[in-house]
Order: sequence, then structure tokens, then C-alpha cells
Amino acid sequence: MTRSEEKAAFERDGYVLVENLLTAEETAILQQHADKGRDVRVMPDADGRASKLDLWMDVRGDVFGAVARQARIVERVRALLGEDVYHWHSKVMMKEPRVGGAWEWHQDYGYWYTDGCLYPRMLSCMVALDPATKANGCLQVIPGSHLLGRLEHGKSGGQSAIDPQRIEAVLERLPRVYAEMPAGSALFFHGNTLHSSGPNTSDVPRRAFICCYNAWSNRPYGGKGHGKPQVLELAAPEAILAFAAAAK
Ligand SMILES: O=C(O)CCC(=O)C(=O)O
Repeated sequence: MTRSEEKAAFERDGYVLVENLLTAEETAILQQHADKGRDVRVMPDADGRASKLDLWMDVRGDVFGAVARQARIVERVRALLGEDVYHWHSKVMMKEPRVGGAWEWHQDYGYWYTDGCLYPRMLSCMVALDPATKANGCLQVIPGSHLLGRLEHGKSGGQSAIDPQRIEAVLERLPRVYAEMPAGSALFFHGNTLHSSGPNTSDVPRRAFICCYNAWSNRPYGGKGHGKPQVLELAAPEAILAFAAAAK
């Protein structure tokens, strides 16, 4: 796909899948760092299963910071949103074999609206660290749902979630897509794209690194939001590989 095809897909569907965003060598390095979470939180799903994540706001000087500052991601995000962006937050999502929980249907802007961002000019890049399949709880997206505007979110388990009846009505009109992808591929999705994921019913983990960006012009009002917006400095293309030795 050319970059302009990617943008057309993103504008039509609210997401675009980029295959082989990271090399196998880079992905292997990230896999070795993925379980070293510093501040792992559990956000139980509707059935009380543990959905785990490690989330941080600053662009860290570690291997994940090197990913979040890659031109192959940041330049795409700038092109997809049509303006300059800064790092909003990053997170490692962990679904352990057999026990990893679901993520209920939501929009990321459902959360981020309350952080004082006036527009949904925000985007997440989800990089698969393990092959993501239906069985291990890959992301599910609803193409075109970013055009519904921001929907109301309530609570389900420990997560923000949209009323299941409304989701049912949406799914009568729009399809559900299982974003299965090999490790190293990435899904770029709009802040208003409806997404969820099922529990991990398989014997293998499903880990993902998600780096999120906000348009520079959309900085939160009144000192709300995530940390302090910082101009994003790009990392060298080989910066991820530099962490190979440290991972061992
Ligand atoms: O990791 C997942 O399956 C869900 C991620 C997600 O919904 C999010 O980061 O907003």
C-alpha cells in the first residue's frame, strides 16, 4: 500500500493495517522487554478476568521510546491526521495464555475527551508483539465507526464501555473485523474508532505495544491531560536494535 492508499483507507475505515512495520529482529527485542512492566495495572473485564496493561505518559529513553519515536510511525501518524503530533501515552497490553481478559467496546477518545482534548484528532498505533489471532484475543474494529462521533461511555467491570445495545445496533449496520496480524505488524486507528478484544482462550500470550499521539493543535485545555506536551524528536531507524544486548 502506498502512503496515499494508507490515508484513504484510514479516512474511510478509521484504521489501516501496516504489515512488517518492525523487523523480526526488532520485534524479538521488544518481546524480551514486554514482561518487564514497571507499573502494571489490572482493569477487570465484564466477567472479572484480568486485562493487564503498563501505561506511561513520557517518551521513555528505553526501547519502547525508541519505537514511539520511529519516523516510520510518527511520519505516518502526521500524514494520517494531517498535522503535527506529539506523544500522548504508550502502553504494553498483556493477555496471558488462558487467563488474559477482554477489552470492552470503546473509543479511545471516550477516555481522552475527559482529559481536555477538544477534538478527536488522536490516533493509536498498535504493534503486535506476538502474532494476534482470534483465539488469543486480537483487536476487533468496526470499519467506519469513527464517523459516528464520540459516543457515551459507561462502566463495565473496571473499564469504560459503550452500551451493548448501541453496539448491537452499530453491528447491524457495519461489519466487525478481527484485526489478526503477525508479530511486527501494526494497526493505526483513529481516536473514535470502535474497538474491543476478546479474552485469550489460547495457550500463547497476546502482547502488544501501543503508542498514542495527539495533534499538536489539540493540546488539552486548562492544564488537563497527559503530562506536558513535548515536541517529539525522532529516533534513528536503528535505535531499537541498540537495545538488543540490554534485553539479554
Ligand atoms: O489490547 C487490547 O486488546 C485492547 C487495547 C485497547 O482497547 C486500547 O488500548 O484502547
